[in-house]
Amino acid sequence: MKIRKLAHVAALVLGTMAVSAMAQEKKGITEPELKYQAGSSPLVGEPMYQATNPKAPPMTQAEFDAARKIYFERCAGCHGVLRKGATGKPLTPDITVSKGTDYLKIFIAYGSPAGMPNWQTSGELTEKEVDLMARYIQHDPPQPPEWGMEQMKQSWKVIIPPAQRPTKKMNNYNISNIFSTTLRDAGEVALVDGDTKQIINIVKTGYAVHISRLSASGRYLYVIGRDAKINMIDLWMEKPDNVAEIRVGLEARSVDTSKYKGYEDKLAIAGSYWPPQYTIMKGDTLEPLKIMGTRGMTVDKQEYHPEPRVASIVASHFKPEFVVNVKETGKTLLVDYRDIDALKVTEIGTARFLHDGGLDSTKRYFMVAANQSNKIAAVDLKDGKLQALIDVGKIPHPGRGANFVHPKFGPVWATGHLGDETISLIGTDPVKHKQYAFKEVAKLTGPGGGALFIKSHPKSRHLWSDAPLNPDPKVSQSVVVYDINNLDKGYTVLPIAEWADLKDDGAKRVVQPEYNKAGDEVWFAVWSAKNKQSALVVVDDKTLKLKAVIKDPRLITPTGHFNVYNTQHDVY
Ligand code: DHE
Repeated sequence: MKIRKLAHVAALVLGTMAVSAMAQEKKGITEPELKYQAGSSPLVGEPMYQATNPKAPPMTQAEFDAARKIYFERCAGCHGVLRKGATGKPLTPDITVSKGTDYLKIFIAYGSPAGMPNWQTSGELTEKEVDLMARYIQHDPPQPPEWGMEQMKQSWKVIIPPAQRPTKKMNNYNISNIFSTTLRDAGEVALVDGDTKQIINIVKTGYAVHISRLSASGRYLYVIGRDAKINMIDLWMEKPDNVAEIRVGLEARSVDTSKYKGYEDKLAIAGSYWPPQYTIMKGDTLEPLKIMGTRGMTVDKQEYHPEPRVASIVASHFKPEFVVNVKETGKTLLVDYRDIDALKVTEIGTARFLHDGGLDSTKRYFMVAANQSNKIAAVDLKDGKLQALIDVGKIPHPGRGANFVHPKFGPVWATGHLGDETISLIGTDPVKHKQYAFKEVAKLTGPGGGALFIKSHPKSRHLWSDAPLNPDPKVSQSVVVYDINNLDKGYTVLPIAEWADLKDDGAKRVVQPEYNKAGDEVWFAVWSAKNKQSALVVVDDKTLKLKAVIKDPRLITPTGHFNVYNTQHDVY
């Protein structure tokens, strides 16, 4: 069908039932959020079982393969691996076959007011590819393979066994001030000496590394790739490097380690997007001990969901527990790790679409964003219960959030938003500031949506917020900083990308404020494409002046960076 004819049908169809039905079903997706969600899935290269649906229009094997590739590169982030719906609508044959190919082509080509991008008219997909996708989604979703103990054990390597590792620190680095910087498209992390600003080592890791976390002692650094590969780095080595690795699934985002007294460095945990599960491992070797599936019922409608992905994980300081957040079902699990063979899991219903979060300043409350629900769930890790569900702005995205003492409201935890320009402050002190506790007590105004990370430090009176996904390069290439004592004064803009003085015209998105150990410097990544120059920029927290720019051809696509001390002790 030609585009003009499509447009005519589009007007007819969208004008009648579709708009209202879809608008009811889904809230709009902002451009920044779309950019954020629509990343390529590592599952694209996995062999999958593909059934054909006789009621769906025919496709050749080559067409299936091409469509599947497009689906996992462009669509799976929003619609889910099994197309059961995540941020985007479900696209299973029981829904799609009755709509028919022409109707589906219109949606894919033109998008929808509810947030589906206009794949054809934007030039992202050709007319032929749109036709392919319209037919593909009427067939049964292909099922990627499971990943159990056998596969994990096959992927598990102890590169240097514990007995052969150093018995004391063998280098002169101030390891508590090392930064682990994600080099996203290189599949590496850069270990940067926070004192000298020199690169200590570039360590090979999984595909598109996501986060770094520290063992309780601060000796071991754990890094997880989107391909669910964990690398464990020993910071005591003369030149810190990998000592163990494992793949805990086919796609993942989160890793952490046991931090409760008596369990320091004993266990590690990782959550997977696919298969939907979490895995508990030995802390010093990554030997997999226990795999727990997360498939189950959603918190609200109590319907079965076949792929509830594991989002953020944090280790409790109050109990021997891991806090595991299951995205699509909206459940926060408190996993008591004292006896792995008789695992006790407390399941707390929070809200759907759990994503990222962090602890309050006392570490008693875990504050987690239910991003598409526009809520923050506060979970009490001492009493093991939901403390409150707090309505905030559109698509909260805190990273781990920021804690500071507000002149009026006392201790607060803050989150920025992907979908609007606000920063929400939530009171976290139920003892001395009871009237403000677990309520949104104030909204600051930032420069625009597309914010991902926010940060402060107990020794600082500043609050920093980035906006790397804002469509305006002026905003995405700078950060804003608030004076905590004068929040009403608004923010100061710092042109971080300009300060980096890069030689070419990359995207230069400024990502993730991260303090050094002393709390007097703030580090940023200036993130450009793989073939463009990127940098790290260090700002003096007191004067707000440029302190250092770290440029090196090995710093390819730096995104997140994690200071050892602050990550180890959950200081943010
Ligand atoms: Fe992240 C944290 C998932 C895209 C940089 N990201 C997280 C966490 C989850 C998550 C579940 C919390 C982990 C935890 O605390 O245990 N991120 C996802 C996605 O599903 C998503 C939307 C799409 C994707 O394909 O991965 C996504 N994330 C991105 C990016 O595009 C970012 C900006 C750049 C990059 O490196 O890929 C990015 N995510 C980060 C960072 C953190 C993070 C830096 C850690 C924040 C912190 O302060 O701990």
